[in-house]
Amino acid sequence: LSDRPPRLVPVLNRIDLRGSRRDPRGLLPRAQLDVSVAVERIRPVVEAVHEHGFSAIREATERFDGVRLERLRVPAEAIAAAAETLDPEVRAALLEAIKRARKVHADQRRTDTTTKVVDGGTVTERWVPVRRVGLYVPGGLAVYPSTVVMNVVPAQEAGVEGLVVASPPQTENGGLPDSRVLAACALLGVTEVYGVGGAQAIAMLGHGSDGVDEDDRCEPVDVITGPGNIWVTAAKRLLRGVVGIDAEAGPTEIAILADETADPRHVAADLISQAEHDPLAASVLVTDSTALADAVEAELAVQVAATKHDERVRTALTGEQSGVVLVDDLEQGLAVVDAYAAEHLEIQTRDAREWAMRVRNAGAIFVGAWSPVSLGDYAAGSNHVLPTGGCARHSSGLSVQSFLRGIHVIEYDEAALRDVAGHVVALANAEDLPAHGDAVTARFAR
Ligand code: HSO
Ligand code: ZN
Repeated sequence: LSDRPPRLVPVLNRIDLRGSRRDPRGLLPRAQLDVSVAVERIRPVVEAVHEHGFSAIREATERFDGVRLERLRVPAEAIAAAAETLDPEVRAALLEAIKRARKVHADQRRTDTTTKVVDGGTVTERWVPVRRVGLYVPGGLAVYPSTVVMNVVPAQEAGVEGLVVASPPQTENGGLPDSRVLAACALLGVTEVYGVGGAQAIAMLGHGSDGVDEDDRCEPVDVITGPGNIWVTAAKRLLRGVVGIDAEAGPTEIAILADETADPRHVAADLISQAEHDPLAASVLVTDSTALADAVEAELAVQVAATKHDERVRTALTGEQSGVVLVDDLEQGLAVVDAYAAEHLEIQTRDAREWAMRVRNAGAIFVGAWSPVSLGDYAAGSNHVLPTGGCARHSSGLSVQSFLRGIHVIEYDEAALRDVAGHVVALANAEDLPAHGDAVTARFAR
């Protein structure tokens, strides 16, 4: 904390829901991000890449990233060199982050199960990894070696054989992706890395592309995961169906459910930490304590003035997507955070764990005073690729499951089929699909 005088007091919007019995949905701060407009804007780029491959990727990269691509794929020597020159402290931190993430994600692996439905009749569920995946690691206002870890570890634990990373080329790194991103790839044993970003990267992964030579081509993938800006999100939406995609990830969000026992310094620091990502990031405090709300505001004034990316943070905190929501009690607070369905939810209350276990909608939940979101961003073992924009109502964060398909394997013997034949015929006739019934009875009419 600094003793510089605050330059501008960030005033969070206050939304007072005390005494209100209305459904909190619609009353909560949230920016409306129009991905469908972006989809129309990037459609020509995606189509051009589909049709012309490398030359279209090169053109888009020059236009959007200001980089002239020599080739798509990052040479193996550049990946090795990035690992060698990596700051030892960052290397140690990445290795620890990888170790913890591996522990958690290894426990997500599924074993095949065989259910004996009747004598002679079984259904086995096989969990089969997709063959090849494209993992997107954004550039933009920050660089994200941690996101390499969060994408690669679950894919590896799922048993995916073909792992491809794509990340935008950086002028500062000679037109290659950021060297810390490359180093993280090296530490994880990922060798197929493309220095391509934006919608053109998603199109390249989804449709495949030729390169400058045979070694430079990109074969299409089956699944694309990872966060990105609105253009990346739009391209993923456009390619869904051609490939599988994870939940859409918009600007990051933190909601904090807190009572008067919370430390305002921690609450303010955590709200600022996620606001640091993006001027569009959302920071929302839900509390039944006006004293806490006031104290957090006072803390924000001091802490924002002292933080490095103060301008970005101030824009995010004062934006319509951020605010303090006042509630009568934690019961109403719970309804509010459920309606909001935050990407990250912190519970800083008495009996925090019990409240956490009652939450229905959140990407990830951080319990108590010692589990800030930034722990989860890097080194808790949990995943940080999480659903935003309310998608936590229906989707989960990235996990081993994101890279697996459950395939039912059905195996009945003659007696077991004979036994159920009448029921199949009855349902087939009820649906006026008699040939379905015939396919069963034909086997017994010899
Ligand atoms: N909070 C971001 C992840 C991240 N934070 C990466 C720092 N680096 C979205 O969950
Ligand atoms: Zn973060």
